Amino acid sequence: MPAEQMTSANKPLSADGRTYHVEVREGEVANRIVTVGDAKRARTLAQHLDRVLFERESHRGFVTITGVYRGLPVSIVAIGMGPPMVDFFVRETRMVVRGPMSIVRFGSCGSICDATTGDVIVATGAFAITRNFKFFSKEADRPYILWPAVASDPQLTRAVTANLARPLGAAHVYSGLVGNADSFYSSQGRTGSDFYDANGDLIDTVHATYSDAVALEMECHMLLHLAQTSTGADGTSPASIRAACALMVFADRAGNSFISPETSERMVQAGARAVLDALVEEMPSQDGLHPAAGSV
Ligand code: R1P
Ligand code: URA
Repeated sequence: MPAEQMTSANKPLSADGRTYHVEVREGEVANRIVTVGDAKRARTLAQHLDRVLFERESHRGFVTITGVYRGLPVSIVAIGMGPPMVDFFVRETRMVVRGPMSIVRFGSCGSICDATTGDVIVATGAFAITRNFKFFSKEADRPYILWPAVASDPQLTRAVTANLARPLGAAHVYSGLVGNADSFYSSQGRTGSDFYDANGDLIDTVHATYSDAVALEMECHMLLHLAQTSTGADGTSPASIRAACALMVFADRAGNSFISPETSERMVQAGARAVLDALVEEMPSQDGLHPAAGSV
């Protein structure tokens, strides 16, 4: 999409109304969204839709698939990795969807609790962990900053938990606070000698700060933060976005194991209907509040 076709520097849209990075326009994204990191996971989830109505891969790698699930419009959006990609995704879909939105992240994580590969962790909330650049310039004492936690939407979270417990068994569904790190490596406490990361005690610090911390990954906090700060139709409150996060355990940090491709594929298949069911059960109607969802 060449820059000369964009309409505004503040909110760039193409001549045909598509957002600059995600490349979606009104009517192409539903009010109910499952977001994942991996485009392959998005396509596996899409196999569970009754019908696919729209699919687009943007020049920045966002994949949006919109279809019908149990009679209601649902979108599945693959965003890649990290907080900036969440920011592009949430802000640009918000630009083109009218009315309230419900977003469930179906991601992966490293477990820092008893949950192991094959289990799922549902976030009660999430906090950010960022590298403290001042420390590495000798201007601060702490190498990492742990930010305050933001809560997940309680109803959507309950629905996600209950629906996941059916295929997986309740004993395989854990819950707690999730740390959203700005690196897979340094700020998740993965140690090594290629860089000076000062992170040998980071996971202990996470547990000391948040006794209910259960997982580390890279998107939940930004999603919950943007939901928390989303504004209603009048530009104020209440928030227009509700969000929840379910994370498949890919890395068991205590047991030092990583999931096999076969187990991860099985987990995506097992969880797909659960997250889609939670979304449609928690936003069941097209009662005029969601005109964009009705038009896809
Ligand atoms: C790292 O491998 C990626 O996997 C996790 C992390 O949050 C990070 O994005 O999420 P997804 O499986 O949703 O991509
Ligand atoms: N995703 C992460 O961000 N960390 C892990 O350890 C596994 C998946």
